[in-house]
Amino acid sequence: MRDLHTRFARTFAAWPDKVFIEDGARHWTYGEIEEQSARLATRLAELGVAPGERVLVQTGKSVETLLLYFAVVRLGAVYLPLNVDYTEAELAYFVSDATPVLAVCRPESLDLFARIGGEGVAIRTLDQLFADLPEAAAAPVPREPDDIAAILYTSGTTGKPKGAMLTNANLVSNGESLVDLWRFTEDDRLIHALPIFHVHGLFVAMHCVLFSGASLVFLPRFDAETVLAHMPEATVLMGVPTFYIRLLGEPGLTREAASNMRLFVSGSAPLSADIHRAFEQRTGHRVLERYGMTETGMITSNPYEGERRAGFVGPPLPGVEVRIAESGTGKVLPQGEVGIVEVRGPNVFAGYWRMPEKTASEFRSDGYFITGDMGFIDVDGSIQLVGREKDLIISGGLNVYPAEVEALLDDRADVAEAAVIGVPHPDFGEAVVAVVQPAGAFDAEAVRADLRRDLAAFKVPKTILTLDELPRNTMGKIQKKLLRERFAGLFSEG
Ligand code: MCA
Ligand code: AMP
Repeated sequence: MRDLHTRFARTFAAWPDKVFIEDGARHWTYGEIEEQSARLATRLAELGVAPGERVLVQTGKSVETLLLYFAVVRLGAVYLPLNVDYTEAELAYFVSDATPVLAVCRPESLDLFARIGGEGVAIRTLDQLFADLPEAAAAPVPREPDDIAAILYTSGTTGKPKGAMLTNANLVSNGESLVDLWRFTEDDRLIHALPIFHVHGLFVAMHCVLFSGASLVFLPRFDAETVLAHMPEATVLMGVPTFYIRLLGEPGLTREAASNMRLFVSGSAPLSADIHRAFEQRTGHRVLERYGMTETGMITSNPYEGERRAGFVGPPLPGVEVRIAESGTGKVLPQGEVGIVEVRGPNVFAGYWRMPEKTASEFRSDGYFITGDMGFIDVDGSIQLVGREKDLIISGGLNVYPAEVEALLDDRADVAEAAVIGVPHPDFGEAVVAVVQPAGAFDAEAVRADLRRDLAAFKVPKTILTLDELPRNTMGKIQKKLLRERFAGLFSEG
């Protein structure tokens, strides 16, 4: 097994003059990317970045951010990307938990990082890092398969966010599987409109391109019209279901517009069978749906050749084992029965950063990771996800754990108790909604504004509803299922 840098270097060496990335105004060849990232690595090493040390990154989507990723990997250090939307309260936790040697932020966040940085953390903007780059290229540091290459934080149903430690072997094996499975070659051109602080945009999309010598059109964010405009000279799009929903809203999305494209991939949230069919009708393309998690990278994928079944996420990737088990007992269930999806393989992460007990509780003794997703395996080996055991809302492909929002609401004097639920939404798939039993006077908009100070915007409830009494079972527990049923039409009616 090669380490991640060695895998990148193979492509750099094979196609030095080929364009890797273009962002509309500029383009960079693989050779330029290698040279710049190697010189940036020299700068990082001067700042104390060394094998195993964490580099925390909260910068926008730019080629410079990508160069930073490659430079960190080159030094055998640990890349830790964060959503640019996170607030001070959220960031303070990540910094204290990850104890990075370097934090890279946007200029407007320098003061904030100085407040939360703590001792021993160098704080720099990208401009500062790139100013007068040293001429010398840092020597790559070889890594073992089990060495950690990245930490990505994921929240949980209870407690603090957990840093999922992804190894060199996890990232290389998953990337190579996907290149094979999805038939990536150096002739491909991918439209990249995802954020680069999650597995989907950073590893799945980027590694498919990098491992195969393909190229990418690098867009700052998803905009349906812009994506459509790039289709005639592109071959692949990867996105969350909201991308496909919004593309369908574009009259220009036609067979002709999509005729140069060979592959549309969807994941991170369920793609409804209706959207799958509507997209096929308009473009002649069957979206290829796959399923993954931060902790595991990609787990299953519909086939490239063969039937891409609407509503199914396909069979496991080669080398990945999936089984369905009974919740709680862990008893393995026969084919066709619904239970919790468990997964084992070279893609499965090394554990949560500095949380050995939490790690142990999410694995079975024989090494299977418990995903918290519910599904069954069909006769053809394809998996259908039918729901989630974990109390999680996925809005536009972003995860929101109700417990985090509820804790902030429950702490307020004007709230007796709150329940946060996911409600079907035509654009985001699910939208975050809070149902509150007020304690006295209650101003929903003022409460939303308060929440916005502590929470990234995508986690803030789109609506806060009030009820005199929240429905409870005989044990006094709030019955979220009843609330979900009652408000299911909130965003679809009139
Ligand atoms: C932005 N907002 C959102 C979301 N995104 N609210 C709920 N859900 C969201 N996903 C907020 C904005 O801050 C803004 O708030 C308001 O909603 C309207 O934003 P809008 O302009 O519509 O948003 P946008 O900028 O167009 O973004 C929507 C998006 C984006 C394109 C769907 O969220 C996106 O790119 N999502 C992809 C996320 C992703 O990469 N997930 C992969 C995770 P305000 O009005 O208050 O300012 S990795 C993963 O899940 C696993 C491994 C896997 O299987 O892939
Ligand atoms: P994250 O923690 O951000 O990596 O999100 C992982 C979760 O996204 C999984 O546990 C699933 O619940 C969900 N997910 C990813 N891909 C799909 C998909 N194709 N269909 C349904 N849910 C998905």
